[in-house]
Amino acid sequence: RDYFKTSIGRFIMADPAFIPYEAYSFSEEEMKKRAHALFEFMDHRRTVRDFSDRPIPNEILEQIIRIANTAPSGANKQPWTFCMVTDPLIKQKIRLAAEAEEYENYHGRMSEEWLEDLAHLGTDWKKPFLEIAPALIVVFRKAYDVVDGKKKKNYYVQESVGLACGFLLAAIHHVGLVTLTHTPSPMNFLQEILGRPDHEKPFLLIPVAFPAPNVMVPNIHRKNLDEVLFYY
Ligand code: IYR
Repeated sequence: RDYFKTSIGRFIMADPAFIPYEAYSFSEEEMKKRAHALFEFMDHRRTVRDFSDRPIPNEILEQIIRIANTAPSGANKQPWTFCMVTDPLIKQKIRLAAEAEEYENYHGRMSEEWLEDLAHLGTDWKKPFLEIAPALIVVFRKAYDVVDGKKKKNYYVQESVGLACGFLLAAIHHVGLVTLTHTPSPMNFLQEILGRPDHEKPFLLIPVAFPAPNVMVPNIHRKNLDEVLFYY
């Protein structure tokens, strides 16, 4: 069962369906220390909107994508594509197209309630960070794959790509870079500018950068545990 015969009659070992997995194992003391340390680390993460143009070594950019690519996904289909944009001309095109859409959003397409909800963040239609950040990661979701010209379905695509983006944000934070989860809307222009195939739809635009010197962030707070955690 673990071997199969090739077309030239040779027997080779098949990939086994299941392999042993050894989870990390820590003492309870160590588990507590790790839980507290990771909380402190993750709680320090902030969305940052002012970037330095300092270049980022390619090895780091590639490695954070490797980390995102470890996310779980429906039926392990890994229904994502990451486009790493560092070309200044393409960044400029993306900025201009995003600003054109955002101008409309901030001048009529977003409701009064929405604009009020955003007021404390200080955002507007101008997106200079799309050119200043040395890299823009454009994440695409794939509703289906195309294998030998045939459509192959993917499952829980939003959840899967959302998880991959969560991993990506954690990885960016882990290496001391900053980002914001930018959602220009509508964002089909990204598919056009980057020439992605029809079955790839833009999901999030994630600029990656070092923070600008003396960067400021909104004075906002996370919900308390008793607002988000319920025991049964
Ligand atoms: N996409 C717009 C508006 C925007 C929407 C939400 I919800 C935010 O949390 C922040 C901004 C923009 O990027 O400015």
